[in-house]
Amino acid sequence: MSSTSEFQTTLDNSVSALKESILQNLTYRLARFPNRATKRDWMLAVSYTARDRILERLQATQSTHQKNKVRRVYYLSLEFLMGRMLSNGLYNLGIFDNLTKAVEELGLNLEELRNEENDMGLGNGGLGRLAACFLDSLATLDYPAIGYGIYYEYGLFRQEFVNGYQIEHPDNWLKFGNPWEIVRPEYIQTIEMYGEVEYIFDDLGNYRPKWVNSKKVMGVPYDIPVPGYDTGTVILLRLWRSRAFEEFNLETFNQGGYVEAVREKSIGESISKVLYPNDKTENGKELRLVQQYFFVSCSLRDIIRRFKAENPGGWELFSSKVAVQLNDTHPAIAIAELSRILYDEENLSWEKTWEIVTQTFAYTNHTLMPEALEKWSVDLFGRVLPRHLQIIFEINKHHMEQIERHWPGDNEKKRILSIIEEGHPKMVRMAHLAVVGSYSVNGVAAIHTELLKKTLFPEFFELNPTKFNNKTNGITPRRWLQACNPLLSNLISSKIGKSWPKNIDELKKLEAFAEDAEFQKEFMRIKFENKKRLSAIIEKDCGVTVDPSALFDVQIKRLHEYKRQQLNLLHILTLYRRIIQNPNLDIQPRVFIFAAKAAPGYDMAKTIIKAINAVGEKINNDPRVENRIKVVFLPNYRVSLAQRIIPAADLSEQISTAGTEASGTGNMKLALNGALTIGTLDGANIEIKEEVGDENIFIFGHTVDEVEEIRKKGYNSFDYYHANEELKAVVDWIGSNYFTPDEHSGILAPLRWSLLEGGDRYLVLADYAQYIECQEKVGVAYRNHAAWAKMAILNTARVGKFSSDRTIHEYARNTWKLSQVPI
Ligand code: 26W
Repeated sequence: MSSTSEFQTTLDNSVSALKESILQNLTYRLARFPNRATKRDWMLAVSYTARDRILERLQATQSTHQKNKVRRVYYLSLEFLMGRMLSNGLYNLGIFDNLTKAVEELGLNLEELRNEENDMGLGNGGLGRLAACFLDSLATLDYPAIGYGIYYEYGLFRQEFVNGYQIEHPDNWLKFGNPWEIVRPEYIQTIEMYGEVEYIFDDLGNYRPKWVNSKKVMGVPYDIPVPGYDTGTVILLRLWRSRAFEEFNLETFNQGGYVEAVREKSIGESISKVLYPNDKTENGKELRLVQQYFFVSCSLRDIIRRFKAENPGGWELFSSKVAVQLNDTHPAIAIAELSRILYDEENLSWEKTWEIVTQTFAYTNHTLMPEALEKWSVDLFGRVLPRHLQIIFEINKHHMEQIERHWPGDNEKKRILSIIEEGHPKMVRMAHLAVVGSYSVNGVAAIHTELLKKTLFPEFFELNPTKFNNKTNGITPRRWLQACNPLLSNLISSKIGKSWPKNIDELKKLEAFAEDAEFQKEFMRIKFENKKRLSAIIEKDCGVTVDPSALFDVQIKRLHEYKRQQLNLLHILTLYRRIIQNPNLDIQPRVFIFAAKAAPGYDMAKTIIKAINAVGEKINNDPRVENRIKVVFLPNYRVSLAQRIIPAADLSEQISTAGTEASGTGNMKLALNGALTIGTLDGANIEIKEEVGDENIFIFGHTVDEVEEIRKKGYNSFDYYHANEELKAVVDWIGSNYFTPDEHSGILAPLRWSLLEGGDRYLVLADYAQYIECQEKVGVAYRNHAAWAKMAILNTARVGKFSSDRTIHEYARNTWKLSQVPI
């Protein structure tokens, strides 16, 4: 605790002082008496106790940053999947142990209190959780940073299963208040949308565009402080909540339209109501574009306000003080908005405007899938943001001139590279806007960046090769090992010391113990303890009893055809069929564990959930199986549930079709906790394999090049179906009514159809045989306890590369040019 001990705090962190703080907060902040307080009240009091200590450091951080007029990075993201805040905060402050004791002395149990906290689920999946891990690393490494996003009143829906079907419920996470937020009405921003553009002459006789008749909306900032680990730095996540600009529209009000006036107010407030639950596409949804613009405009105004307060000299310094990272294209409208502010409001020349803009933004791409690339029809765009559309045409005009210089007379190149897609209807391509307006474009794993350069943006790459770079994703070891797996963390610390959470390469020292029989036993005993704990959750949430000594085979991630949960299901069916046909089959017992949310409008994903649940129901209740396999689907996957599942996993399923998963980050979390990966050569799996070594990972399936080759030749999944008796049997089985006898016939038939007549877009059948064979190797390997333990230990020891600290250092040094500022 070197840096924190130098930092002057007034609040005492002794057990007795913490106890006193908890009681004070309970009494005076929550107005509860100890003898009548519920567990939730105590959780809130404990949270405020931690928050008080965080706020002291926040103030020190902010005054240091202001005094030094530091350069900052602003991380713009429509999603931040923070999960629970309490235990991470306690670890990062270094008061976890004392607070545990303080709570005990009050006759309570910290673990129980922690479970009272709702997840802050303001994101869909990987992209949102990455943003949260990045904030943890930025704070821990003392980089000046602010995250900007939306204060959704409803986060990602709560999932329930009824008869095996996914049912969505609203996630009312704020119902009992949020102890971590600080509302800042003094920094409210007013922004504009809709209206028209008029051309008028200014005082100098210049013809100037003017945006008129726009609708005004207010953004109220809610700050979530994010404390770094073992440092005085606390950074902010600033989330915008929309509010009507005026209490009442007076004109309507005076005309007797009281009710209409109040209704208009609620339209303004609806902008930040709910997170869109899709992680593929929201193209064409007007409110989604409005959300994007709302938070981008509020954030840029806030950034400019801070810049002007610290640097009264003018715009010259702007791009030396401000770096803005765009988390995918969701905030890419910022490029047009900053251009508009500089050109229309600040009256800079177009050349100066564009110079500043292109020295400010950097863009991270998170997906190659064509349907996930954002496009807005020119019509819709022009209605919501008329002036921005003009500015985008202006940007495009200069962009086209550059292309003409590079490829004179080549109209095909112009068509391909244009920000505007000429078609019916015409579309604005946000990815092209992001590439053109940024000084850096990065992918999130080595192979993904290569594919960005070769297949998604080849002409942009040719035009501007130095713009493109890779930043392999990472995860914070504080949450994803220290906080989620305390038993393993303590074992590790007892062997290699306590500095690994901040110096992750220290984990390499565990390699020395990989063959140590005593250490192997201890490592696997902890895995077993974690599996027992997960078994209790499975019993409670699924009503299924599982044996913790079975192999826990885990696939946890959003439900998507490209992630191929259905391939996993085909393996399960294959084993089931083999057991039925050979009652004495001797295989390693396994528990197949799934957790995943499907986008509410994604029918095939929902069918796959139903199929897994239906197959599980049959298998779990079939006496012939004799517990050799069990299948459970844990409902309501979220960050806090991931923190329970990951420490208990033996096998990590990372089985996407090669070339489809940009990186994956669950793969990193599972490997760090000693699960072995079964995976394709896709995303970060490739780099995990390089780190852990070929003998400590199970790789199967067609490579990116082979996938391309197969598709070029004309893939026909029927060829694989007819050539493999077992594959044919399980595909037909799942398409029959066997697993859903009590329902309308044919409800699972669309799944079979998608794999055959539907074309099998993700080559499930092409990879089936290799997958089954690889799984057989896994089963055999697991039976050699010592050899398995050695592989598991080496995974934990060798995945230090995937700490988000490494990723953030790379962004800070190479993209943002940021300096660390110790507090
Ligand atoms: C417009 C709707 C929408 C919403 C979210 C489209 C696309 C997204 C994200 C790009 C989905 C996402 O979370 N992508 C994941 O990002 C992770 C962090 O980089 C990667 O590890 C995953 O491979 C990638 O799928």
